[in-house]
Amino acid sequence: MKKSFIFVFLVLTHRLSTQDDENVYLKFSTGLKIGVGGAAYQIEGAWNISNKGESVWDNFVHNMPWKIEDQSNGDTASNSYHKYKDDVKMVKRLGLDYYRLSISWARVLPNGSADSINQEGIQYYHNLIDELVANGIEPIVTMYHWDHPQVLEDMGGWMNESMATWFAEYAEVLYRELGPKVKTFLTINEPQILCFQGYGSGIMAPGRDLGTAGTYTCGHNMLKAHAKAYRLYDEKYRSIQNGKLGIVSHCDGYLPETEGETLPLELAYQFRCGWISHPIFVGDYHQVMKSRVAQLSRDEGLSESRLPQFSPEWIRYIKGTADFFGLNHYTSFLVGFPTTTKQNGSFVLHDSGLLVRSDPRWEAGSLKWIHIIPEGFSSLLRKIKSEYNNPPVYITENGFSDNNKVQDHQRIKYHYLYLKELLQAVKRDGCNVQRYTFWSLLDNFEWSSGYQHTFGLINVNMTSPGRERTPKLSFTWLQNVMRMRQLQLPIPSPSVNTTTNHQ
Ligand code: PNW
Repeated sequence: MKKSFIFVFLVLTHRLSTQDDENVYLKFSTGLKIGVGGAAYQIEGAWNISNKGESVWDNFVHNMPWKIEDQSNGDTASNSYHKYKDDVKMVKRLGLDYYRLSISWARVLPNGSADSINQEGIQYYHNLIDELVANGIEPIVTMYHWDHPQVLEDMGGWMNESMATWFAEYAEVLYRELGPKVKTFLTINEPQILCFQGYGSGIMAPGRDLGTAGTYTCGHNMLKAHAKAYRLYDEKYRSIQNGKLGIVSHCDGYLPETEGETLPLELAYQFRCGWISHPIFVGDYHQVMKSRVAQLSRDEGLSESRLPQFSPEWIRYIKGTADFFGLNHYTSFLVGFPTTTKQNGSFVLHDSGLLVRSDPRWEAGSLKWIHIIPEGFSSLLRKIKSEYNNPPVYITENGFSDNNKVQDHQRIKYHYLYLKELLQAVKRDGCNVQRYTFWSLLDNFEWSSGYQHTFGLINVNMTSPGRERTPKLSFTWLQNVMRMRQLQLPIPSPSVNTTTNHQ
C-alpha cells in the first residue's frame, strides 16, 4: 500500500516537473522583443510613383518576365505605398513591439547620387515611420533589401567596388533624415542569397550569371559597403543618435548525413553563414574557405583564387562592424561528403565539396527548400554563440511558405516549434537572442517565385485593385501569443499530418 503510494507520488511529481520544464520554454524570456517585417519591393508597389527611379527589380521583371515563376511583378504588389496606414494598424492589432521595413534606394535617390534626394520619396518613409512611432511600434530599418537603382547597376552594380562608396553615401542620407527617429539600422539584407542568386546564377535581379567568382566578388564589395556605412555612423552619428547597426546574414541549420560526423557541419557553416559573418565578427574570411577556394582555383588552372583577398587594412576595417548578429533563418539541410562522383553538392555550397540535401520525409513548405526542422535552428543559435562569443542575436526573419492558405495551420505549427526552440536556446543554453521577427506581415511578391508562395500573417487579394487584407488564422494565434507573451498551442488541424512527405 505504502510502496504503491510512493510510486504514484513519484510518477505524478515527475510528470508535473517535466510539464513545468516544458512550460518554462513557452514563456517569453525577459527582454525578448517580437516584431514582423516586410521589404520595399515586395510590398510597396508604386514602382513609378513619387519620382522614384528604376530599380534593378523593376528592370528585371519588366525585361525578363520569364524569370518569375508566374511572370508577375511588383508594380503594384500589396500596394503598401498607399495602404501603409492599414499595415501599421495591423501591426498594432497584433500587439507587436516593432516593425522591420526597408527603404527603396531608388525612391530616395532616383539617379543613384546622394546629392539629389527625392523629397517625395523620403517623405513616404517619414510618414510610415511617424505612423509607427505614433502607434507605439518601434521602426527597424533595412537600408537595402536588394533593390538598388538601375543606374548603379549600369555601372557594374555589386561587381564594382565603388558600390561601397555609393552605399555609404546613401546610408548617410538615411542617418541624416531618419536617424533621429530610427534606433536600429540593418545595412544589407542577406548578401549570401542576393550575391548567389543575383550575380552567381542570375535567377534574381540583376540576373547576372557569373558563377562563384561573381558571387564572391559581390559579397566582397558588400562587406566593404557595410563596413563603410558602419564606420561612418561611428564617426559622425552614433554619439548624437545612439542607434545600433548590423548586417543581416542568411544562415541555414545543418544536420549530419552520417551521425556523429562534424566536419561537414563546420564546412557548410563556414561557406554559407561564415562567409559573411566571419570577416565581421572574427576578421577576414575563414581559413577553411580561403584555402579550399584557392586550391580549387589552382586545380582549375586559374592564376588567382576566385575568392578575392582583403588587405590587412580592410580586414581591420571590417572586423567589429556589428552591434548585433542579424540572422535570417528558415530551414535546415542534411550535409555530408558525396560517396560517388555522381552526387553533386548544391551550387551554393559548391566549393565546400559537400552534398547538401533535404530528407524527403521532412515536412515541407510550398517552397521546396523550406522544411520544418526546429532542432536545426537551436543548433545554429548555439553555433553562433560559441563561434562569436555570444553576441546579441536579432532574428530578422523566420517564416514558412504555403500556397495562399488563410487557415494556415502549418504556419502556426512552424512558428510554435521554432519559437519554442529559440526559448530553449535562450533559457537552457544561454544564447543571447534579443529579437524575433515573423516574416512577413503581408502576402507579397516573393521574388522569383512571384505570388505563388506566401509567407504573410495576412492574406492580400492580389487580383482586386483594393488589395484587401484578410488576417489569417496565424494572425489570431499571434495576437493571443502577444497578449500572454507566452506560446499558445497550435490550433489542431485534422488535415495536417506531421509525417507526410510533401515533396
Ligand atoms: C529571403 N533561398 O529571401 C528574403 O530576405 C525575403 O525577402 C524573402 O521573402 C524570404 O527570405 C523568403 O524567401 C530568400 O532560395 C530567398 O534559399 C531565397 C532563398 C532564401 C531566402
